[in-house]
Amino acid sequence: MSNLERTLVILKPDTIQRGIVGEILSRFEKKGFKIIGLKMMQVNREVAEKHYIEHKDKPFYEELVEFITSGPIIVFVVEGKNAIKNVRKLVGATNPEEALPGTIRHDYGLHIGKNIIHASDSKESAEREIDLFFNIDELVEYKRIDEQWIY
Ligand code: D4T
Repeated sequence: MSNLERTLVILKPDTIQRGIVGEILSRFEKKGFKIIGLKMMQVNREVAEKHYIEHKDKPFYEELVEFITSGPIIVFVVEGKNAIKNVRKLVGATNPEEALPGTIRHDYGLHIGKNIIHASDSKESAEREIDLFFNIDELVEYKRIDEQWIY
């Protein structure tokens, strides 16, 4: 299959606190994406700052770092056809108020500062972010039995 990509997704602390982790993971599974690595963790400030480096000078930076370090998160790696772009579509616009119905941010969120989920926005960020959150031996290669019905 061509255009097979990997991307990093984070379910932010609000998702865990609101008990909607299962529902959101389910959307990825149903769409046909393959989850090839997944774990719960609590990130420290150092990791959060690395993750949000591009926003260092933004007015919302401090809030962003505080939020992502405020409780456990779920990080996972998704593999699939054009996964970077297609996962961003599933996730929806940054601001849940602007995200389209059917997207995760629209369907579960109301406020930009608590927008449920993160997904890498380019090949470069996907590689950097997967590397930041996962060791190579934490990613698993396997075949899903429905692959021939998805592709
Ligand atoms: P992430 O990085 O979380 O997937 O979000 P996006 O890629 O969709 O959007 P982003 O990088 O522009 O923003 C990162 C993060 O900052 C929060 N945010 C953003 C905020 O609290 N206030 C703001 O004005 C903006 C633009 C939400 C997501």
